[in-house]
Amino acid sequence: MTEPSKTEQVERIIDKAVEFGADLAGVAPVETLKTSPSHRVNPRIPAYNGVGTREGGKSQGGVGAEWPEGARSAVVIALAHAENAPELDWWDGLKGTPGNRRLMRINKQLSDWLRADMGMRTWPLPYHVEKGGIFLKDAAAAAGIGVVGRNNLLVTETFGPRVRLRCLLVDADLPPTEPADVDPCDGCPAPCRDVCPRGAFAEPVYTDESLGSDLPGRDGTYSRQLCNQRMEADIVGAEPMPATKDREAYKRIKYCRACELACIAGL
Ligand code: B12
Ligand code: SF4
Ligand code: SF4
Repeated sequence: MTEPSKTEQVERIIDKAVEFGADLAGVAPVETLKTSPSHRVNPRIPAYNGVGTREGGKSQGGVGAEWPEGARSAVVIALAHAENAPELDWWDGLKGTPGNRRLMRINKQLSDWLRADMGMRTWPLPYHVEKGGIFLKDAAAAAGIGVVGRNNLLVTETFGPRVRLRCLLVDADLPPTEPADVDPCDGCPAPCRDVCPRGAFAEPVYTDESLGSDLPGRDGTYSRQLCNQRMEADIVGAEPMPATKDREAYKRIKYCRACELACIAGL
């Protein structure tokens, strides 16, 4: 039997990811990710220790990924988080959210299959950058899954920004999936920006003199500090859930998604 070509391998990987439950998948070279916008910018913007970070990681406040030696390509998966399935995004104290757990399961299945059937070495990555994870929006954009929009989120053609991401690395040099050549933000009146309850898109926070062209929110207007204030308030306002026969009482956090749900792409 002839060996599958590299392009056929990529097609198989994407088909498998979808079979395991991903809604979108793509492949990007590790070398491209090492110099992606977030990797270039992160060391140059004020340190951030708010929601979404972990203390005691390998490189708190800096570029998180210590790239495993031998890792050559990233396989990125996306799971749709539709507005009418909000529970996928609720933090319930059991390893993140139900959506995150589904992504972890798909990533694990994909990793097992890549090892067993494709003979590849794999590194399923954690979520947190400080724990060795990578910047997932950049990885997804490089893998052609979408583009980073004016709401500072990865915006896909099919689901808009209403997706969550995960990634694993493999030791094979694979051809990248084609970057998206449509820009959903082109000509859009940007309703995503007006809805922010904290005004995180109200004014420029970064300039291209300080960061070059890699500006958060495309023109430097996304403030993660203001956004984080809302996330902290969401934690304070978490919903107390009563104990059941299977679980002790816990608090359910519903983090803000206003800039995501207001996006008109993919509707
Ligand atoms: C820490 C974190 C947060 C923090 C800090 C956010 C921040 N942007 O720094 C807080 C808590 C505030 C936060 C908020 C949210 N987050 Co968050 N967050 C993360 C986390 C763990 C790391 C992100 C990070 O540190 N980025 C570092 C900085 C440097 O990058 P950045 O500000 O995101 O912006 C860069 C990109 O836009 C990048 N970029 C990429 N490609 C391109 C292309 C061009 C041309 C340019 C110019 C720039 C560019 O350049 C920018 C730097 O200039 C990721 C998971 C991960 N491992 O990646 C999830 C993640 C980014 N968050 C996610 C989500 C959904 C949210 C929220 C909607 C909250 C929620 N309900 O989950 C909000 C949205 C805020 C917003 N509009 O951006 C999703 C995004 C999914 C998507 N469709 O894009 C991720 C990927 C997690 C996941 N589960 O999939 N988050
Ligand atoms: S609402 Fe419009 S400008 Fe905002 S991210 Fe979506 S497509 Fe882009
Ligand atoms: S997640 Fe909420 S607080 Fe953060 S930027 Fe979007 S709309 Fe604003």
